[in-house]
Amino acid sequence: MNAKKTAAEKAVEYIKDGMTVGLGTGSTAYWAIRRIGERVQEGLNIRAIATSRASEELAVELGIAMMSSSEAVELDLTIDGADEVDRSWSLIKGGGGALLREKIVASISKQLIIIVDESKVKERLGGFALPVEVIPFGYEITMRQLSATGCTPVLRMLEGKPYWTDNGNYIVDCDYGDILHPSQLAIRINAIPGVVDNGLFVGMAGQVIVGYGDGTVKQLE
Ligand code: ABF
Repeated sequence: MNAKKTAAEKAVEYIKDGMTVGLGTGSTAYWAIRRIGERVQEGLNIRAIATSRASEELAVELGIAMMSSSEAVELDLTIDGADEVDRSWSLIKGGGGALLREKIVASISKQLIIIVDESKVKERLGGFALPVEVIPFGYEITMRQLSATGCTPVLRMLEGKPYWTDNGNYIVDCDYGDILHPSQLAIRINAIPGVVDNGLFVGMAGQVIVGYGDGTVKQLE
């Protein structure tokens, strides 16, 4: 059984007619968008905003009615994945490079449902290097400042060149080891000139749905 698909389809059950919905990014969110597309074909009436160009293209292809960011004042529900989730539902996101739009969309959502397979659930965050979105100008300076917060920063590359986000920025993956105080770290990182935002989502998840290989699905308590 596909654990990511199981978690995603469970989350889509929470979508009701007339809702405004945020569409996440990544391989788990992919299954949620697919299921939403099926329900739209069956008559579900929603309007959506995506957290990446890739998710937007998929949603349009599936016939999901999209709204622009200027129309999106408040969302009823956002469904999105994560790279890691701990027991207090703090998240590391951004492995897919979409953390900035994901955080903007999450910030206007009445309910953020996180969908993961069991491999993402950790006692502590930090096994996955924390993605940080930085502007290209002076990125070397910004990386030194990030290093001073206690991590090993690595510029994300793609085909031999710096990876570009949908927003024209770079991603620096910061290996902190165990992250004991995610809320404080997030504030420290975002105070660095050149940093746009980071992949720590603290106090934002309203629900975490975990899919398992045997086809079962559970709410993370
Ligand atoms: C997205 O979900 C990203 O923030 C994160 O990288 C991704 C998790 O990856 P996947 O769902 O593909 O395992 O929201």
